[in-house]
Amino acid sequence: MSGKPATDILNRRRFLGAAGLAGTGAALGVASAFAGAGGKPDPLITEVQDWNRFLGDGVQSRPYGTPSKFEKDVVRRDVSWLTASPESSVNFTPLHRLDGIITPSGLCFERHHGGIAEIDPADHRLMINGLVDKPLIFTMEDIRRMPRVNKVYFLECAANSGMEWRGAQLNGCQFTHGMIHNVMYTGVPLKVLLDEAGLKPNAKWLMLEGADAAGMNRSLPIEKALNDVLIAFAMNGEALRPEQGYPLRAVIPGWEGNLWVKWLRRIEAGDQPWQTREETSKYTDLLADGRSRRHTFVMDAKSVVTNPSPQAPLKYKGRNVLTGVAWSGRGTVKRVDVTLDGGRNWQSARIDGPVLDKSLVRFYVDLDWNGQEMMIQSRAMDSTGYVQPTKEELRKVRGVNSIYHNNGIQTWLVRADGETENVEIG
Ligand SMILES: Nc1nc2c(c(=O)[nH]1)N[C@H]1C(S)=C(S)[C@@H](COP(=O)(O)O)O[C@H]1N2
Ligand SMILES: [Mo]
Repeated sequence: MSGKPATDILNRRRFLGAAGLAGTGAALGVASAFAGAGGKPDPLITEVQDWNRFLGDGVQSRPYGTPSKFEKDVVRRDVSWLTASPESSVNFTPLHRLDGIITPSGLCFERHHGGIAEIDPADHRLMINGLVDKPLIFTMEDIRRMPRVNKVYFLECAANSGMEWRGAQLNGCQFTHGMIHNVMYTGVPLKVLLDEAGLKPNAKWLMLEGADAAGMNRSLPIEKALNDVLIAFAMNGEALRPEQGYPLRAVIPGWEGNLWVKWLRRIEAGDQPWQTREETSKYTDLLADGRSRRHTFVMDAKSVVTNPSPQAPLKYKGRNVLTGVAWSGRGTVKRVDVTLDGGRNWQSARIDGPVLDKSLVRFYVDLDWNGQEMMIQSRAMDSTGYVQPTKEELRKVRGVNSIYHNNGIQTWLVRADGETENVEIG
């Protein structure tokens, strides 16, 4: 890195003089903007700043770019008491600091059962065996020579919002809703690979297996596999990140995250579901009467207001932007309604940006806040007509013994000072 000239800091400042600027300011009708607090000229307007005066770092000082140092609090976070070890754990996407619909690769939440496998793509193989005419082994180069597609999909862990079943618990949408990400995948349709191997007529289920220390395996019905499942090697235009399964992962659009096997090394075709490790222990929804729901693959419509939220309180009265995200594993999001008074009055939010199948959408309400307490909720409706339920409606059907598939409506209480809390109504 090149050194900066050791000029005396006092000599760097050059007072421009507010008067000199007043003419142009008045012409633009923004003269009042030149006065800071107490009517004094704002030095950020009237004085030349270092970054405006000295050369910056040159090209190649950052061969792989990272965010500005001023964004260093925009990071994934975990909840230390949630799991016993970081290798079998989860962290959360900072939803309250994002906008648009694409999750930056470095901020996608992580869920591993045996840590991050570090695999040289030259050493990676994908095997297809079981009820097929021709068992096959693919190298990464083989896969990269097959017809590929680009699709934007959300991935939501079935345990997202799982800590909220019994009542409001975690103070921030990063923690209540951050087990979700939405990226553009590049990959080969699984159907293309299965056609090459030739499925036997009695092949009804697939077992997907990962190459990580957890040796994760999952059962997938053949109809879904032939419909829209991808074997992806890229996300957001570049290779998958190690955390997301580099060099190869399964993409199971709209279905719960645990089926999206990372570091994918084997697909076995069979005539029935496997007794996979996870299905016999976790990822089962326990009902109030002790029975359980076994395969609840689809992620139902859900939404959350990301700003304001406990980690992102309101700072100003008057003009504010309320924003959030919505998604549905059954199709597209048709509408998002927002209430500011705990459900008495609802208005349709403005959805802006692409509205894609099984992808997050971004919504906004341009808000004029007079400093009154607000009870903010959002409610998503999808292309099947399904409406996101309240938490009470969900509990009536499912009880409170569950961890998984909590898509209930979230409530944020905004106090008069703008501080915001996770609460429940009634
Ligand atoms: N091989 C393997 N695949 C896996 C897992 C794992 O631990 N090992 N975790 C699963 C779970 S439970 C989820 S929610 C998603 C998380 O994907 P992400 O880490 O890209 O967010 O990966 C799934 N695929
Ligand atoms: Mo998960």
